[in-house]
Amino acid sequence: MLKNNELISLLIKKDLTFVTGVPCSIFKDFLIYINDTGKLNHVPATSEGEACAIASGYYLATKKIPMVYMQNSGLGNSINPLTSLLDKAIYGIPALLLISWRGEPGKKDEPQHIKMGRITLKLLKTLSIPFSFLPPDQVKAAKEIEKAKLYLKKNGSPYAIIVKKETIESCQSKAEEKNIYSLTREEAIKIILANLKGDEAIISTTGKTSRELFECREIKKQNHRTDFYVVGSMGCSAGIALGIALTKPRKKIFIFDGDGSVLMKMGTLATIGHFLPKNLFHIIFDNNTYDSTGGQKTVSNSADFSRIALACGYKSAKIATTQKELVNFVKTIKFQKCPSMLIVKIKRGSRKNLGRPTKTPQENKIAFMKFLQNK
Ligand SMILES: Cc1ncc(C[n+]2csc(CCOP(=O)(O)OP(=O)(O)O)c2C)c(N)n1
Repeated sequence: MLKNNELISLLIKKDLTFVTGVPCSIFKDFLIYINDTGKLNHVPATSEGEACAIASGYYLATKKIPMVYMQNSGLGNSINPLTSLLDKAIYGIPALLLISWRGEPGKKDEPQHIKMGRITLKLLKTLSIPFSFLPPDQVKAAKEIEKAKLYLKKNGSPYAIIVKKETIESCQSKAEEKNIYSLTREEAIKIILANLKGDEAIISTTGKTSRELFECREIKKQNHRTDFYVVGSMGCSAGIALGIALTKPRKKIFIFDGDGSVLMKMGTLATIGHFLPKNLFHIIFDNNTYDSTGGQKTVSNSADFSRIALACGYKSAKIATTQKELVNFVKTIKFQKCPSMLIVKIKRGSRKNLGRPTKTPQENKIAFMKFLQNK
């Protein structure tokens, strides 16, 4: 496997020193290394499309080639800037895309990765973005990076290096991470569930939030039909919830969101604030990280979600930092003016033995749609 220090040295040697993107667990160790050592200039982005834009700005200002890392699911978020900003047919911006390959055909992966895994290479071909694979061997990796750099310089448009699982060696963070808050996401979910009537619809975001909600139901032997577990489509749970809330005004609709997911599609807050559904409760579990992909920092510590929500039109927005504050909020939930936001400040991390939903997305959809038909 390729060692992190070797990979970073190869990149620096080729004057590739600026990197931006949204994480994938495949880049977990690479990101730990660059954040710990500060060897690359790193700007974490809120969406992959935004990362392409940041990279373009860097190129315009420095004439130097930027790198954009993303999960292949984020290629979807990048297609617009890739075709209308970076492509040679328009401005022509050379950027090295480091794309992790989830759902690689022939390898077992989660349902949300299957389709994109199958079409990733075809999509790159359609986009006229040449690609190669990052070899786990240092000498071969050096050759691929050299080849990529030559292409980027000669053609002035993007080139992709595909990174498969287990190409980069694992590494432990040396940085001391202080957890300011005491509640875990799973504890917060349990407290909320214990104080709901049980007939509310819950739309939960991708990653560990949906996995934990699913397991909380299993542990309590509760039915899953009230929950819609969004296992991909990062940032979309609030939009899904809005679509339901507007058409089912008599049902209480809850969003269990993550700070990274909200940041990825923050425009949805404005749409919710414009349409003002009176039955929508937006709960954000804010751990200031992309916990599900390895705990990389988000920028939520400098974004005041409660003020943003209120400025967008939400009728109430509160912050809970302790168990007591959370319990108080859920106990008084029927008095909250909606759309209402609650930001629950939680600590990073989750249980080691956390499972995954055992129901398929189709089974989940069918049961949930039936539930929505009931009054
Ligand atoms: C478009 C897209 N980019 C990246 C990912 C990889 N990914 C899955 S979960 C996740 C982190 C979500 O962070 P947050 O919403 O803060 O929730 P947390 O994991 O902290 O609970 C990421 C980056 C993805 N699924 N989709």
